[in-house]
Amino acid sequence: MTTGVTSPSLQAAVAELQRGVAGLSGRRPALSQQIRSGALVLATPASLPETGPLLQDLGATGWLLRSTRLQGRDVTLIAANTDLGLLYGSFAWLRAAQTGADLARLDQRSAPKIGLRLLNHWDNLDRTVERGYAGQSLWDWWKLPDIRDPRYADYARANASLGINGTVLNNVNAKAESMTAPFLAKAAALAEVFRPYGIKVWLSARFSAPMELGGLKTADPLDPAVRAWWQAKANEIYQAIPDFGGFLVKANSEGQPGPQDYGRSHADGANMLADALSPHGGIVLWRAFVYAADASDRAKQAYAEFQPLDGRFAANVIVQVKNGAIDFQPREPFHPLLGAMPGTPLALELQITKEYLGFATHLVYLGPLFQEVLQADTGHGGTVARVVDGRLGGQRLTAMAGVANIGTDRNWCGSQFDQANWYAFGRMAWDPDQPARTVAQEWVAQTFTTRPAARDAVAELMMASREAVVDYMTPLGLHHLMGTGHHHGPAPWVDNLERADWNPVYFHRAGRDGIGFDRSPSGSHAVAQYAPAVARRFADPRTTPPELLLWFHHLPWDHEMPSGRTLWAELITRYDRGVATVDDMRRRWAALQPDIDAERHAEVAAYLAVQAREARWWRDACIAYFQSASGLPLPAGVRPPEYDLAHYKALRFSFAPGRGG
Ligand code: GCW
Repeated sequence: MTTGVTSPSLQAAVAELQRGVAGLSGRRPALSQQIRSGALVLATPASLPETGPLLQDLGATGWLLRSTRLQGRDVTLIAANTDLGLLYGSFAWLRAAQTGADLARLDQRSAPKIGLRLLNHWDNLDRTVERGYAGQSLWDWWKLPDIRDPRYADYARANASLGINGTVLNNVNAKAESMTAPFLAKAAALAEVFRPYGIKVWLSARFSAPMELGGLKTADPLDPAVRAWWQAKANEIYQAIPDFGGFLVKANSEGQPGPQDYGRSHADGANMLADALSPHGGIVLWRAFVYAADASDRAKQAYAEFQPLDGRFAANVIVQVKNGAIDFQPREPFHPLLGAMPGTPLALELQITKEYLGFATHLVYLGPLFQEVLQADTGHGGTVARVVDGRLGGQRLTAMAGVANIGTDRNWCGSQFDQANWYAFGRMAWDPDQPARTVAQEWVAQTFTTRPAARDAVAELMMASREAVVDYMTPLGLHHLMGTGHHHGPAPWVDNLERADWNPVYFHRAGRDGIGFDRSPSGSHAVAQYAPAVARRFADPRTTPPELLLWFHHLPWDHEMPSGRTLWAELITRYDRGVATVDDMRRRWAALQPDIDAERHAEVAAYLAVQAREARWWRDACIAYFQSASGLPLPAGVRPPEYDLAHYKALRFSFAPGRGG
């Protein structure tokens, strides 16, 4: 192996190659030979000037892998403009090796399409994780900064292998304490571990921190003392963490403090923090997840508050928008803000942890969900991917965020297959146009098997899993039917929560007359928030895709579906299809036994058994409830729910995970 001067990132690259090759060589002895004969060359234009012209379009961190001849020898060139690019290139080479590429004929190049590829941890300082299903928070705040768990470095390695380059350490429901000197020292220790891997540390900022920590009477963003407090705090943070990424802020949402408490706008709040960070090159990620208690249609709120502020944010502010307008449901139409704020950088926020998709116990591969939103045509001249990569609005600042599913579980994510969702997020943040299927195949080849038939069988099982969960939980555009608070299991009957828009009945509106939320011009008219062509399509039930029908329309039970069935019959068919798909996933997994190691095969099989049972529970409870609403008999041949509605309503789930502190 040839290397030049050693920076920490270059050392990390070499260490990864050595470790990776040692691990792989049992399976592919030729690899270690290739390394030992010095045939792998890591080069930047500084160490090997002839690489310069090859790298012109790859930016700072893109990479190139090429089988070529150098100084009379056959070599594999890993080249990039920087050492961090070489680290990414080294991981790309390992990926090629692990997925069975012909290493003597490599010719690959890639550069990230999105600048900031961030994990958002909803981790609390007491190590509980809001919506976390993988054990405790990885961050052992109590023992930091002195004790650095080796998993911090492994976390950084895993992230760097995907190109993830930033991590927000603490929950968006933030505690001011995370910005006190002792906690900044702890965050600085993590930043030091992550730095060689190109990962910057960010923090969620509590808007009222100047009051809680600084003893001020107000957190009004236009108050000079408040502004001075944040400036001093930013200076202190950059003293401790010179390459600090910036702040993520949840303001005026679900009880969090914010600028509206003082009659100021989101732009006033974000710009104040942006001014404090800008001398240091820091960035504000300001979340658009807001909804007021009195909203007639919760789906409309974010657009109503943010779209009029387009162009009013400081240059170092990014508005971070969830993929859909409600909340990380198994299926939502893309958020109407995406594409509607051309004068503002918009980050896409995806949820990797499966708050509304069966927690860690259900096998749901999220690649198809991510792809569906990224490839949605906004009607504003391009897809969501083109909004997020900045090409549509000509933005320089671009970002994609994933709410992490990582914890202290030995498998990191709560289940074997949930690792695939971390993987898919990282790969699709690097290149939002990567097909979910390719990403799944890649992951399977590196995780379970490279035998093509088995690899593809596992990938196809994964690909089917997302539609399955939609079918057995919330088919045809239904949403937010989950249990109160913990969001586990079906509870479409709940109608007594303090806020109307926390109740499932608010979202499905099922009654004798029909089912669905009317967001067409005859209802809340939320469709008007989309670009005209998209709005027209969603306004009419005949042109709304069946998958989103009840998101946009309230329709009679006998409404005729494209299948020729009535809406009532179609709803049941979808619930049945979801259950059948999970049964099929179990059969397919069972058939893969010869290809998968016994321990993981058995573990996944046990999880799938839970999923099959819970899919039936979802189907039965929802059909029992919707039948009580419709008053209709079950169509001929339909299996009746196992229990009556009262049984499902009486179920309770004490200590369900993920509630946080
Ligand atoms: O999805 C909802 C969750 C909350 C979360 C909130 C948010 C961090 O139920 O637990 O709070 O969204 O995204 O801010």
